[in-house]
Amino acid sequence: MPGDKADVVMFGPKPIIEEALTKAGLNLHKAWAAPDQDAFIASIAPKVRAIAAVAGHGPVDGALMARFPRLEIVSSFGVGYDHIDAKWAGAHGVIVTNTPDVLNEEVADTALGLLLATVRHLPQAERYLRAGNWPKHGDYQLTPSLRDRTVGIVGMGRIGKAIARRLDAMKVPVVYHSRRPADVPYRHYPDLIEMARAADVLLVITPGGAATRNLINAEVLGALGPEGILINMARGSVVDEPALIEALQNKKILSAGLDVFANEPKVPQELMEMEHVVLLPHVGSASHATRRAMDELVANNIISWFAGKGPLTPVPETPVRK
Ligand code: 8YV
Repeated sequence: MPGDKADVVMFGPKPIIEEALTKAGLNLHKAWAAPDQDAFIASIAPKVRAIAAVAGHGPVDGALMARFPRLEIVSSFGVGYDHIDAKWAGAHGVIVTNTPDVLNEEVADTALGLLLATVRHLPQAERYLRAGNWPKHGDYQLTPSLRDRTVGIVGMGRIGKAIARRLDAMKVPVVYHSRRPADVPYRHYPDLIEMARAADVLLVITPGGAATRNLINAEVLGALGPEGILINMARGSVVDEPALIEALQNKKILSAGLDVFANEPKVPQELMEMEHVVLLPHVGSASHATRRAMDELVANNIISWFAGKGPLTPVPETPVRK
């Protein structure tokens, strides 16, 4: 209802979002700050009309959303919203929004950084220098090259396209796999195994969730082959992690660069012990500027909704009620 001072709940701290919502005159409830979170939620549930959600503060599933009978909108931080049951929301007339576009270039930059770091051993070479090995043992070993590689992008959405543009500029051939062909000049492979055979790098940037769980499995890794490199910028759930560890241990693929893991922030010990893989703590979008833009979009979706102007960036599963 426009003009109404609506009640919004958050389950974890996010100062920029908190400030923007409060400044807009909304009633913000900080569930994480309550000594008994469950009792607190029960006490505010009848009036809550919005959730500002961040992955890592727990999943927003049907059971949680059902606790708020007047819930109208869940505004989620991040372009990926696999921690939200958007289907449940859609079926119950609750809008879900995410934060697309504002992070495309940042995540694409990080993807290229991770790709180069992995192919050219940049972290290992730096460790070599810092350990004082250069004067003692001479030059760092020669490395594989991006020059002789075709990159197969898994998922040609907004970020996939930003990554492909960068590879184009670097004169690296691109092919891609997605359910439907996209409006791009690269070769589309409807069959992932076939693309894995043709490509030298698989760069994964497809949404997480049930539809893509373990999409990159032992068979795909086998098809990628012993010179192949896997880069995962998507979600840990998209890769069968035990199969990846097995493939790396048995040299079925050459290496991997991973920004995401199945059970974050836990990283399997087997991966930690591998000198030749590059591991990042989910930093794809994690710059001050991009995270601020994402925070602001989370708040602005809620502000716009309660100003009667509709959500700014609703996800396709949920109804748009303007
Ligand atoms: C965030 C992301 O780091 O947007 C996404 O989907 O994975 C990242 O930008 C993530 O949402 C952190 O919670």
